[in-house]
Amino acid sequence: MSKRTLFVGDVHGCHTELKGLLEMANFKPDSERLFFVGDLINRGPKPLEVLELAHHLGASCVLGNHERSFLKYLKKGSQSSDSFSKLKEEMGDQIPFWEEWLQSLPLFISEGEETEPDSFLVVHAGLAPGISPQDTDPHILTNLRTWDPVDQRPGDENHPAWYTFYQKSRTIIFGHWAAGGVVMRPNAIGLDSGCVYGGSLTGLSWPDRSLYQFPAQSIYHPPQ
Ligand SMILES: [Mn+2]
Repeated sequence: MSKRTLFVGDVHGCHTELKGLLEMANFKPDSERLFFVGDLINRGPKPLEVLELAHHLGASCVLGNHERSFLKYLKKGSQSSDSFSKLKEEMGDQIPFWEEWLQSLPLFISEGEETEPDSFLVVHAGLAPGISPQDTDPHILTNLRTWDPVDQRPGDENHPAWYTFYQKSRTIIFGHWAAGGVVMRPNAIGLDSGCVYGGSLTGLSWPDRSLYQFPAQSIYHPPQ
């Protein structure tokens, strides 16, 4: 049997809650694996501490839309949100290190053969139906919420969630959709429970599929 793996939803700088969740889930860094679904940074109080902890624990992480925006910001200096400029300042002379680390994050991670019961694919937001992740636009992988089956493109708030069109047996583990809350389907598990908006931080133990939720200690950012 493979090692237990803990998947963690969108942290957004909620360092206290991340530590609380790891303790609650009895995570053992020496013998277990840790995966993040992206959006480690932005909006919350301690993004650098979250990056440091993820790196220290040797965690795997897929790229979220907020990491992509931060990398763009570092490169072009454009779109300066307060939390990006604050994070850059905190990084100080470690900016090149973190830039390289963030750039090394993949858009998705898949493990196991499609037919294996415990095979999974981790992606920040979602997949377009019938298209492999390799062939999917990075913007879709990191931003998708709903799908328009008529025009075959990302939908608006009136369209169904993308995962209702997903037919394969490989389980997709994703984040990005705090308003949608935790999703628990046989082949799609959503872990964003809006910690930074005063919800909770969710962890998924794999392959037993048990959930852990650590409550936000504050409302760090107004709900979107
Ligand atoms: Mn996101």
